[in-house]
Amino acid sequence: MHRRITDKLVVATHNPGKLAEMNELLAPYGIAAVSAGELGLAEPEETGNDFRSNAAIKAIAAAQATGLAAFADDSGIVVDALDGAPGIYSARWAGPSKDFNAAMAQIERLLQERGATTPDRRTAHFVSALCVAWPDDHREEVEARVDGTLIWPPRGTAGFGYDPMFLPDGHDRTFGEMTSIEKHGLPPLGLGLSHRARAFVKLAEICLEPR
Ligand code: ITT
Repeated sequence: MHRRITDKLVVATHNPGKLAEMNELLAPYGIAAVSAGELGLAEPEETGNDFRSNAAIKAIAAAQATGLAAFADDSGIVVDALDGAPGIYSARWAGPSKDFNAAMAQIERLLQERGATTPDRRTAHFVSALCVAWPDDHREEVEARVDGTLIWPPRGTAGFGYDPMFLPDGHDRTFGEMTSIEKHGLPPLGLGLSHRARAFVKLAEICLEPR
């Protein structure tokens, strides 16, 4: 049976861009949220082979450390012409200094090497796996994606990570050129645009009630 989120929730991420989005998504539900960073929680090693397992690793670690329900996102960009890279290694491609300009340039270099110069060869999708874990090991898990094309040079300074390079299908602005509200694309704008908002809609259906 699905379980509702009723108490205080730990948002188990150390990524400030993600944290802002996860807090915005939670806001209409009136759940008190505290971040892993605020609580000084350690970052667990992400040893899973897929997004879903890594989201669970992060949520379980935070739930065990705090005794509270914990909400984690594992996400990344999957580039078709690069056989799915960087995928679950999307954060690592930015290196210890978290340089996403360098990570985007690396993707572009590899696309050029493979002759992926036309939009049909430059398709990619973002994936978000969300997990809420409780201290008694109950878990709720959902996943969603958004398809698009990689453009070069990157455009826009909003968002985080690979946003400036990603043009979602059906749009003429990159995620880096959208406000976070547009990137979520939730009502009244739509039924969810970003991978994270689409996954969150599924999570809200099973775990949350609007206040
Ligand atoms: P936490 O594990 O602490 O949550 P992280 O940044 O290490 O933070 P991930 O392991 O899930 O998180 O890595 C996902 C990476 O994929 C992230 O660092 C971004 O670079 C990229 N990414 C995920 N969602 C994105 C989005 O909405 N826009 C741009 N880039 C995104």
